[in-house]
Amino acid sequence: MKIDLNEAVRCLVENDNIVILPHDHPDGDTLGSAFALKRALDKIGKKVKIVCDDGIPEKYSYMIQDVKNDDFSDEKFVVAVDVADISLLGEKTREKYKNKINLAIDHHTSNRLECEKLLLDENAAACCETIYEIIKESGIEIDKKIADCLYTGLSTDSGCFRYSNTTSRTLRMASELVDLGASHFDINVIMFETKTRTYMKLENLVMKTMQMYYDDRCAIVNISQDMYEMSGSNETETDPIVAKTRQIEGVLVGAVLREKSDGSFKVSLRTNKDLDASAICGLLGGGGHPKAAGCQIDGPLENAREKLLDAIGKFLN
Ligand SMILES: [Mn+2]
Repeated sequence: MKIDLNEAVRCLVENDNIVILPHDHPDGDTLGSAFALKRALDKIGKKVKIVCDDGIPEKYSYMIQDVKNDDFSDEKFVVAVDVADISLLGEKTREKYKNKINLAIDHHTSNRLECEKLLLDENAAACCETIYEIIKESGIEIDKKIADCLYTGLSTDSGCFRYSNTTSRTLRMASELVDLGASHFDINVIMFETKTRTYMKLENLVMKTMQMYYDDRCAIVNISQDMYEMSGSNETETDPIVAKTRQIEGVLVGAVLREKSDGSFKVSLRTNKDLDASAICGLLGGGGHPKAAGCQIDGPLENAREKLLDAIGKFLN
């Protein structure tokens, strides 16, 4: 059932022993949402824990400083943040919480998570926009740490306010968060300037695999398990690579095929102009946003690439 902001605030304030679920392979928005919400609920004396199969990448460590996951077994209320589909939760979390999600807060057009209540704002550039509104509406004070978490979600999901999902509201919220103490400069350096050495090695390997299709309107690269080994990198560092494919002049759709340890491929897709990334991935059982989406395809690589190109071709021709 779709609910509005006030109802979501009421649910959160009235419940206790709250579990927050970010998606697996966590990014700045899902973690910013989870930790901002946890920090806010902590302030009004709630017991709150965040549950995620995957570890939290080092670069987000400022968000978790001084936060302690509460320890309780009688879980009363489960909230998913930025999770569009049950498959985006890690396996352990998925098994434990499927059919038990009370509230989902999200901004994906393609949201199909089974939940009791859904607060969906498809116009929000980041789930953190909605979390910001929730905290504000609840009257809980937004301190510097909360502002840092929310700013992280806003900036990362909007590509540092460059993507077309950025609205005047996104910019207004970012400016309010800076007024509330968010370290926008430090966060931007960490998220958009700094690259690890392992990432640079991986990027070099991946860019050599680039192939162009459909009269150079489509660019595809792939990442193999071997490349992680050779570079010392891992899946958590792959996000900036997909953005690169879309930056090439004339490219309308860019994609990365990431090999999983089971030999299947996780696809991340980015589009330019009016091409609908979510619709393309929808043909392959995935989804996402109009300009950024993903799906999963069986291996081997040739199979995955062929299926992906087929789906893309339906939109390009
Ligand atoms: Mn998001």
